[in-house]
Amino acid sequence: MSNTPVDITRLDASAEGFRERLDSMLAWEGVSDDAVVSIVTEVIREVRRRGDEALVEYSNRFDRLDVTDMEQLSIGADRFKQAYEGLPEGQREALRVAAQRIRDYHQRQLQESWQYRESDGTLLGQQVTAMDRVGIYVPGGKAAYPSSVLMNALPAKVAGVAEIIMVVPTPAGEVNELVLAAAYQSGVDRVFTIGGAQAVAALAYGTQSVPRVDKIVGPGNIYVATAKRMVFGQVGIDMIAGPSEILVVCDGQTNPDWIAMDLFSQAEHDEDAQSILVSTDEEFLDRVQASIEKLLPTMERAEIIRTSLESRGMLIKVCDREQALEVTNRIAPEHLELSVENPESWAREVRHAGAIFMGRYTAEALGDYCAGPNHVLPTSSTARFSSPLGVYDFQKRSSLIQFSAEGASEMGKVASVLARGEGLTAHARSAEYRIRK
Ligand code: HSO
Ligand code: ZN
Repeated sequence: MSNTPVDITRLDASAEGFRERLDSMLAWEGVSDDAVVSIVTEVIREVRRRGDEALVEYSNRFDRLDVTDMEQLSIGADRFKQAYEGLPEGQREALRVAAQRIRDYHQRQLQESWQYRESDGTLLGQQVTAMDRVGIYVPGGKAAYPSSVLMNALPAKVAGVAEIIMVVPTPAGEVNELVLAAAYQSGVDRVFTIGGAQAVAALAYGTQSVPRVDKIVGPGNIYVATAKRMVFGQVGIDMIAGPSEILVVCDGQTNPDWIAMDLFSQAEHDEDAQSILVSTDEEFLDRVQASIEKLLPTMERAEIIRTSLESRGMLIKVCDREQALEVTNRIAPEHLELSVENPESWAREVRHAGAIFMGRYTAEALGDYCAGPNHVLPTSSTARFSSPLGVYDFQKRSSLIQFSAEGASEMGKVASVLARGEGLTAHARSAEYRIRK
């Protein structure tokens, strides 16, 4: 491991050309190339055409397995119960506490049906229902997170989804026990050990063994993301997640070691992850830089952290609070830590962020596991228009309309005029039949 200084980009928000520098550092092209698209197109076509047979073939090829039928690629509920019971007591208890807090938080997101009656007796409303069956994609490689199983499955469970199907690839046949235990803890119904585009296709179209779902959620590699984009429309999808990011805004009064470690906690996810620190205090940026140098050699994932910090990390000097907030809203980060005095007043001025962690004690890591809110958040500035994964992603709404005789007569006149204006005579006459003479 190298001990050379960590070369993180330093920017001054008041300097000329800052906006352009910032934008180019933030830019992330999540597009897949033609080669990926053509492989995924073929995989989807084959799974649609040949079902289980294609799934078995692709799993053998891509996950280096040697199976002959789907029986060997499915795990029954008793097996994940066994995984849960086989965990050390400490891990089982931590999963239980985290799951309970996530459940309690998400319970509050449940949307209720509503309706109202107009004076002539006409009734209007909105009826909220849960999806019947959803699929959760759990990555099998270096990013196999049991916490993500909880974060994807529990909102579906709280929404009232009747059946949750999980897919998780097992390269070379290894199943992650904690992932299975988390599936048990969050009420997943069935697990298939399949992954990649073939798993997405199976969930979207169904095969002899894998039931077709209504929505597919969960992160995955470029093949999974491309497949999700392609089956969208046939099924719902959650979002296409980019690399994870954190923005820490600090007034210079927090222990610089804490801040350095918070930046590391995001950087250790992946070389493409992005960690940014914003402060009005230039000297504080130096102190955090010194903490980074001091702490990095102690980290297990030091190389990943270094690559992430050197390629996408930033230490940004701002002149005041207003500029700090302007930069924050421009970045629209997935995670925002407000390590300042009176963080609530700052938070009120934040317009775009996936999750806002307020105050010096609120490490993002707590939110990743057990605070309660979801850790599946909008990345790559998409917090401008999207929200954390939640119960609402598994609920849908039907409009309710019931006219009284009087209401139908009154609105029949309005509809008739508009229908005739559109040249749609059947519409007009259908409405006119109900107008009282
Ligand atoms: N920070 C990640 C979630 C995670 N962290 C899972 C640890 N395990 C994306 O929000
Ligand atoms: Zn994390």
